[in-house]
Amino acid sequence: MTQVSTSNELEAQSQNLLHGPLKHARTAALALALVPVAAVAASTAAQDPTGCQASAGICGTVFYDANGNGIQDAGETGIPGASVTITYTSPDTGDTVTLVLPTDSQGNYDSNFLPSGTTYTISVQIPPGTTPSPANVGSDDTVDSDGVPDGLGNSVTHLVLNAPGGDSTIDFGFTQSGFSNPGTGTPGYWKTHPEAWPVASITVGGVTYTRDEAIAILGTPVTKDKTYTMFASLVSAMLNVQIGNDSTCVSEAIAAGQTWMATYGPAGHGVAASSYAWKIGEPVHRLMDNYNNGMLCAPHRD
Ligand SMILES: [Ca+2]
Ligand SMILES: [Ca+2]
Repeated sequence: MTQVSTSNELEAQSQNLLHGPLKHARTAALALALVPVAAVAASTAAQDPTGCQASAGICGTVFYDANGNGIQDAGETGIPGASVTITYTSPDTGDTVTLVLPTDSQGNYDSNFLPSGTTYTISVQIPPGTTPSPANVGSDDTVDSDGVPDGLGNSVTHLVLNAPGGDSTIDFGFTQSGFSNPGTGTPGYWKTHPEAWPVASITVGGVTYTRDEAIAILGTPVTKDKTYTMFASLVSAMLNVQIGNDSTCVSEAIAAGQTWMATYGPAGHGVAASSYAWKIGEPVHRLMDNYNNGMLCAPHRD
């Protein structure tokens, strides 16, 4: 994974979050929460071995990869209600276009018509309790998984649609997470449960705090200073990872949060909600907040 090291990279990453899948993270996570993986695995829905029929757009299948081999084998069912996002730059207007496509009862999605000659980014929010399958295994692209985790809660791939006629090979497999996932806690939990802290000190934006110093900052009454907001979501996300929760959906956000705190912190430095700093910081905070609330790749501790 890449460490975010400059303000420009931080801004680009933040913009991706703002305009990309995160925009829909909360509703999508709720939809997925209604489809437990165990239920998906036990589903008797018929598999469609040929996948979708692209109607001059992009289509594919999101599937539960029971044996984790990166291929949709016979008997491995689709995941309905997964949130597929396709983004591209319109060749006509130059605008960024974002399509959000929930998968159907068979786990299939279909964009319908899309212009050729442009690059598409296709991403799927990682369903809770799962991890993306290995990508591009074997030689049959109609059944292999294509996405790789981006550290921001998604499995992502890119495609250049060269010719009219579409592409039906972009699939996303997910397998059961190997993490123990003891459950995530919010800042409210971590500030009231010092005994649960797995570390004696924590470093935020290059500043090291003892547990009690960090808890004191978490307990600072809500102010207009957004450095406290970022501090709280970042510290909580780091602690949630430390105790054994899946970090694949939040690792890049944590790195971005650390860079933001090093740039605009420390806590108490004074960053207004209306500032440029918070414009690029808020999406990073929101992703970690969703993670801490158990809406991404690890469940909440309750
Ligand atoms: Ca498989
Ligand atoms: Ca494929």
